[in-house]
Amino acid sequence: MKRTALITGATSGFGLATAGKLAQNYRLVITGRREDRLEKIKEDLSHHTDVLSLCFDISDLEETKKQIKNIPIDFSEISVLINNAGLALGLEPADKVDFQDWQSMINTNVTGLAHLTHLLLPTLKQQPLSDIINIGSIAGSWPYPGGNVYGATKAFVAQFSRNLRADLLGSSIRVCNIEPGLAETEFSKVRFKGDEAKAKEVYKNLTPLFAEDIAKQVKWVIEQDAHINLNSIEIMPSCQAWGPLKVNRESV
Ligand code: NDP
Ligand code: 8X3
Repeated sequence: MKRTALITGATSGFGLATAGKLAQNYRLVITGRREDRLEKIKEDLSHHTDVLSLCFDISDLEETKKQIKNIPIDFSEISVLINNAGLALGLEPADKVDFQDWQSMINTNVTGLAHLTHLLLPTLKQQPLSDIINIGSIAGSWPYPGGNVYGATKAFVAQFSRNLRADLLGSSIRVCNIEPGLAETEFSKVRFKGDEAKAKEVYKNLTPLFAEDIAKQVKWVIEQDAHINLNSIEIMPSCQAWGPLKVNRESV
C-alpha cells in the first residue's frame, strides 16, 4: 500500500518539487497558504495519486490544529511528515530589522514546525515505518551577516531533529534534517519582500541548487531500508563554500 506523505509549503520551491517527485508512489497531503496554487497543484498531481490539499498558515496554531484533526480517514494514516514550510525575512543587521519579521520567522520556522510535529507524532508512531524530514538550512550551522534570527530558527530545527531522534529511539519514526545552501526558489523573493530584481541578483552568474535537487534528497532519505536513519544531510551547490572569518581593525 502507498504511504501517505504530508508536505508543508507545497505551493512552491522545495515543497512543490517534492510533491511532484513523490506523486508516483505516495498519497499526498499538500499544504500552504495560497489556495489557488494548492488547487492547481492538486489537480495536476491527481493524475498520479490521491491528493488532499489543506490551506492554512502554520503559524496559526488553532487553525493548524483544526485542519490536522479534520483530515479525512482516507488520508489519516500519515507516515511521512515533511516540515518544509518556512521563510527568511530581510538581510539587515540585527539592529536595523523590524521585530515583526523576527516574530514571523520564529512563529513559522520554529513554533509552526514544532506544533505540527507534536500534532502528528501520535499518528506517525502508529505506522509501521515513519519519517520526519525537517528542512533546516546551512544557516543553522554557519553564521553570516544578516542571518540573525533566520539562522537561529534553523539551528533550532537542527537540534530539535537530533533531540527527536533521541526521544523516538525504539519507535517506528526516523528523523532527518536536510540542510540546503544556496537554492533558487521563491525564497529570495520572499526574503526581499517581493523585490524580484534583488532576488535575481542572488543567483546571478552561478549555478545554485534547484528545488528538484532537494526533492531527490527527500525521496532518497525516506526510501532507505528501515534499519538506516540518515540524521542530516548538508548540501551546497558546488559554487558555494565557506569564507575566512572577518576581522575589524578599526577598533580595539
Ligand atoms: P519558497 O518560498 O519557494 O517556498 C516556501 C513554502 O513555504 C511555500 O510553499 C509557502 O507557501 C510555505 N510557507 C511559508 N510560510 C508559511 C506559513 N506561515 N504557513 C504555511 N506555509 C508557509 O522557498 P523554499 O522552497 O526555498 O523554502 C522551503 C524551505 O527551505 C524553507 O523552510 C526555507 O527556509 C528552507 N531553505 C531554503 C533555502 C533556499 O536557498 N531556497 C536553503 C535552505 C533552506 P505559501 O506562501 O502558499 O504559504
Ligand atoms: C537559505 C540558505 O544561506 O540564504 O536557508 O541562509 S541561506
